[in-house]
Amino acid sequence: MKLYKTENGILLERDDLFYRLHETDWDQTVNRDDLYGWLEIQVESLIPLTFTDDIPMPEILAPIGSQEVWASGVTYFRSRTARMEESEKAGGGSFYDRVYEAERPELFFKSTAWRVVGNHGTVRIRRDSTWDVPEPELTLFASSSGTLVGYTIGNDMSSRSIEGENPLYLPQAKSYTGSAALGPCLYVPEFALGDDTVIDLAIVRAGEEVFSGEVTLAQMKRKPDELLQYLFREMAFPHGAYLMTGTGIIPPSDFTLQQGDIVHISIEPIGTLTNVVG
Ligand code: DO4
Ligand code: MG
Repeated sequence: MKLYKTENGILLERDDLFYRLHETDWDQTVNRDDLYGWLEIQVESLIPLTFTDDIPMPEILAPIGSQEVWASGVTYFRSRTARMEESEKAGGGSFYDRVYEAERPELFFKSTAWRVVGNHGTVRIRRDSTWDVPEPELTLFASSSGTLVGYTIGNDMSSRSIEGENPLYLPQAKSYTGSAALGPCLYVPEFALGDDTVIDLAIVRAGEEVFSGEVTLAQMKRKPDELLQYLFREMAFPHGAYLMTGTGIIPPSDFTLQQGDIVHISIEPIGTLTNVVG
């Protein structure tokens, strides 16, 4: 089942049919350990909606209310290698190797809810950055008890030039206006996503695909529950939290994003998150 946040309520999609939930508060709706079961009960008393030219589908917003967005780093071998290379001159290379092997994962704060852009929103490149990439990441949603109840697609926009200069610049490389995108929906499955789930990235410039890549969850070193367990270990999230799980797709070193590029990130069965670089 998929939940879409809109300006006038929450839409539920099940088997290609859309329903409007009676509950309109996003935070209250999603913060349930048994969200899937609760939605199954709700849908029984709802009537499918029909969208027409006169009654169009409402605009879909980022699937977030008051939740914080956190992110994981160096969870794929490709990410470890790329970051060791980019920070070699600054002497930061071994940090990434060590955190890849360590028991404790790298977790960092990514964004407040109000700064997150949704599907078709504009992501940004920092003006003081010269080397930039999107990071396509499966993003977990956990209730306030730390229970994994859903997923969305995340774009952890990153400045590689700032991150490569010094690992201590990570917060500036990762958190700025337009650096976090989530969407298009909160996907709430009955069972957790399998290791064969594919994350697909395509970057289009002036109508031409300039980079594409894919990775499966099987290549991720950490397990979703392991990442959530560390995130919730010593921190309370009263409305639940989003956690990006790290990127396994990194364009070659001579690639940098440009203004006007369009970034498509697809994860079947969640959907596609599309953002323009502004
Ligand atoms: O270590 C820096 C950030 C890593 C990251 O964002 C990722 O691996 O996706
Ligand atoms: Mg990342």
